[in-house]
Amino acid sequence: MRKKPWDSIPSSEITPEGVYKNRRDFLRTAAAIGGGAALLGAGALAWPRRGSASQQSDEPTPFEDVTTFNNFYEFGTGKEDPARNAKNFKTTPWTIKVDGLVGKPADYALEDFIKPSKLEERVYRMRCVEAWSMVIPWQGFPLSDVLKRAEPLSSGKFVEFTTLHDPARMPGQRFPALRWPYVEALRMDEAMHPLTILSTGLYNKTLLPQNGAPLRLVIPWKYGFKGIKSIVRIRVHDTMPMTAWWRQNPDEYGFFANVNPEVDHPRWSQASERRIGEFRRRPTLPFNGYAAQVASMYAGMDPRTLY
Ligand SMILES: Nc1nc2c(c(=O)[nH]1)N[C@H]1C(S)=C(S)[C@@H](COP(=O)(O)O)O[C@H]1N2
Ligand SMILES: [Mo]
Repeated sequence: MRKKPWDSIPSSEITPEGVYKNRRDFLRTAAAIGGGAALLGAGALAWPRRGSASQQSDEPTPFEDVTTFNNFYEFGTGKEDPARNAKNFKTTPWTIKVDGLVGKPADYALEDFIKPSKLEERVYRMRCVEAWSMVIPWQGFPLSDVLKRAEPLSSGKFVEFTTLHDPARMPGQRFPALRWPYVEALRMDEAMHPLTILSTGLYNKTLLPQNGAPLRLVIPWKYGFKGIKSIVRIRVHDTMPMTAWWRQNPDEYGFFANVNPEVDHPRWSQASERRIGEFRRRPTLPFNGYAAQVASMYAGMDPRTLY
């Protein structure tokens, strides 16, 4: 596993999963013995660094939370539905089509698409538009590797991603919660940015279906819905493609979806967030804390339009 300097957190700060588990067991025991008050007390003891906002750290969110609380509407609209309903989702065989305005379109078997030696670990803060956040140690590789291999034409300005459409395997697709298949897209410079990765695993384990197995997008400075799961197609376009949530509700969601604490969602504030596992809300940062790396891509654009 190669480590890159843009990892947001040095690996020395990653708490092994076992340590989390022990902390959580400790909390559960404390809660069982003493009820809610004891839970708060134990939390303060077990997580001394979480005492005040200025001391809040970016420790990875426990594996159990990362894999049991998320959105994946193909498996239901509740936050606990994906873990339950995706359990038996079969991801082999899996093919990925790379096409559109590229010199070398191709259909890849998953095994040919990913070179294990290219996998890196990236610990990223993730921010859902619903104002919860997590820190996740992803395994993946830069999306730019895939695009360079496909040789985009100079007319290619946008990259569109499509999720598998198979209502027999994805029961949520039997209901019109969204228009299926789920689609997402990035501008070419966003797609080529070194922070943008395709992920195949987290916490050093192959992705579980609920997190987007076998292949999903991870873009840490954008709201979570840009991180499309279970990708079967990557297509280069000359015009801006529609995206699932933008099409679903254009009054609430746009194309860019850059995290911006100053632009509220029409129905709630984006100024702060609840880090899963914490009690105190923390302030949300512009570009989710990655402004130094990505803000220059939007120079000259009104940041208020980039929600
Ligand atoms: N295909 C697909 N991808 C999706 C979604 C979805 O419903 N379908 N939900 C998105 C949303 S809103 C979020 S917050 C993330 C949550 O999943 P994660 O915690 O595994 O990143 O997945 C994103 N990717
Ligand atoms: Mo989300």
